[in-house]
Amino acid sequence: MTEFFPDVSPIEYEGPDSDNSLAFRWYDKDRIVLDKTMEDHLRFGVCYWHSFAWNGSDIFGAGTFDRPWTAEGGDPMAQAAQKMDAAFEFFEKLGAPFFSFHDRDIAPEGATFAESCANLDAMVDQAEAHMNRTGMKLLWGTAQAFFQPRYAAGAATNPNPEVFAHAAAQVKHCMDATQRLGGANYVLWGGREGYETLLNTDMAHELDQLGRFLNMVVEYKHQIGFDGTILIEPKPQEPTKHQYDYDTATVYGFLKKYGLEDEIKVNIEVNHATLSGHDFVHELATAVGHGIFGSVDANRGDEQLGWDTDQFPNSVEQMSLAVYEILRGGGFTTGGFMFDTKLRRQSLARDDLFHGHVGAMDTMARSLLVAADLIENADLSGAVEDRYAGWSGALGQKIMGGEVGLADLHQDVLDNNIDPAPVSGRQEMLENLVNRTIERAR
Ligand code: XUL
Ligand code: CO
Repeated sequence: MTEFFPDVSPIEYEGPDSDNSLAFRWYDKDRIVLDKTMEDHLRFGVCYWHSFAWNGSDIFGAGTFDRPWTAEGGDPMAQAAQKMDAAFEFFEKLGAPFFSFHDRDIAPEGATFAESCANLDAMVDQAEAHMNRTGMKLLWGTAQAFFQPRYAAGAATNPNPEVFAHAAAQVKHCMDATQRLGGANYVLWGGREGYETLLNTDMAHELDQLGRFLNMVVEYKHQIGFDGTILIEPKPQEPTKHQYDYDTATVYGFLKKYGLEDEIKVNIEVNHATLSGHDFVHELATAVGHGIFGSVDANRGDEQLGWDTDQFPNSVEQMSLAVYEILRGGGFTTGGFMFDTKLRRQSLARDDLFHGHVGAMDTMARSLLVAADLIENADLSGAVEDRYAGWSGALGQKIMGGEVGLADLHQDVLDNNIDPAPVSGRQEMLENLVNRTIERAR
């Protein structure tokens, strides 16, 4: 097999003093942090689509990257095999333990649905062989039910039930492929599950369709004994004007309505959180609070651009508090940090893909060190516990236990002249404490 990245050797950990830009300075996979290795905490994954299926084209310009398997006129299955060889060479040299794919990233769509299924099955055979050879694992699989023109008006939320049926068939086949490859999760991102205008949309009907679709996914998961987690990836808009999986709180309300809150969790993407008007940490806290935190698509946006730039994460300041939130919620179980990231179109050297991922993995690893330090030494959690201590007292227990109502409290305040003095929230002090923890992380 000829190498696609002949100039890059496997990435090694060299420590914070290294000047080698293709070495890890913080990601030391076997280092123990809070009783677990960094590798087990972070569960890094590489995405197939931006990294290998995309050639750098955008709506204003042609592909810029050196991705020979995307050349027009080639044999699609031979190109898929060539792409997979390069992808696994990359995964292995980078040293992230997981990858994720859409069905159409790894296998081309055929002339008929049967041909598409056969193409996917053949490529899953090849992926299985690569995984056995390299020890790579699958974080999640997903069906690409948004690219093909048949899905222009949505997949599960399409006005035409035949499109719904097609999407159901595609998802079933992709769930089978994910199970065969031992996937830890199965993801549904509703690429076009939303609307462009209410003038032609029956929103209530579309939501019922989506509820039915997701119930079918869960029923099928149990039917085949898939032991991974089903995840929904919220995003507020793009490509549609409004997407139904707007943010984590919206998804939770939807799951409750359709009886799915114990079956489906969320895959939170950093920049989708920003686009929804929240920030990443808010989305994590919402998911943890509702018991539906699953996995993360790690990336970043651009503060001045209102679209999904999918850049590599590079801010320890931003990510430390996110990892802190995840650790406080118990950490990942089946999920992980999957880099849903793409190079800039001008980053056209083959090794740029390594630079992007090495920097991102180091950012997350150093953020883990900060988060662990916040938990172990900085006693940030005390700031929350002390603030809410009253709720363990008699009054707090009576209120939350449902023993008293408005009239009882009215009497209580009158009888006991309850007149609490405000206390400081200490925000600046706590923020300084976080900054000091970031400064000392080693
Ligand atoms: C789109 C997005 C997708 C999903 C998988 O914004 O994030 O790549 O992660 O379909
Ligand atoms: Co994503």
